[in-house]
Amino acid sequence: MEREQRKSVVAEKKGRKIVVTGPYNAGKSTFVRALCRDSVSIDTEGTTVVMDYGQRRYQEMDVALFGTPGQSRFNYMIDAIAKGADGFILVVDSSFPDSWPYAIIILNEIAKAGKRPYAVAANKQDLDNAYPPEEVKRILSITRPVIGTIALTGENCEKVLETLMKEIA
Ligand SMILES: Nc1nc2c(ncn2[C@@H]2O[C@H](COP(=O)(O)OP(=O)(O)OP(=O)(O)O)[C@@H](O)[C@H]2O)c(=O)[nH]1
Ligand SMILES: [Mg+2]
Repeated sequence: MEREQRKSVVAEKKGRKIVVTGPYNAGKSTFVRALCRDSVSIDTEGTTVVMDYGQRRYQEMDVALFGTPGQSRFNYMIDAIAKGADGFILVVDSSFPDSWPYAIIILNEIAKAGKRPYAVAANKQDLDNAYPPEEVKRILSITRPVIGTIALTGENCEKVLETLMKEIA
């Protein structure tokens, strides 16, 4: 009995792992920085070569955010980073539809690895040529929430996290 109680306390304190992924240059690293005051990124000349890492509290929980590299030559990192994730944030550049087919490939990869919740950030909404989030959702046939964000200023990034955390619980 005592042991059971101890186990449940541990379970309550368990943190959550969220993976921020998406095509090259979508704004993943900026997104992790926007959500976590405490973050590091391993990059060269502005592109992520290993991963981003940030940690923070969300309500009573510790949350760790891992950003994947976007360039395909670092794809071998993605499976390792995604292992054990409780949920995903897919970041897409709303102003650059050429990158969207790759976003779908990433979603399919996530789905293959098991059913886990995700939310989509239709990023760079500040740019004149950005597609609105509803259009991104429709064109990519996404059934989950798609939220317009500006990672540069942090706009709506918290909302994306909140939406995902509600599903993870
Ligand atoms: N205008 C605008 N630019 C953004 C926004 N978010 C990110 N950027 C810019 O987009 C570029 C790429 O941002 P990163 O956060 O490095 O993107 P990434 O997805 O981590 O890139 P990789 O790691 O190379 O795949 C940078 O110049 C950012 O300043 C945004 O919301 N609006
Ligand atoms: Mg990056």
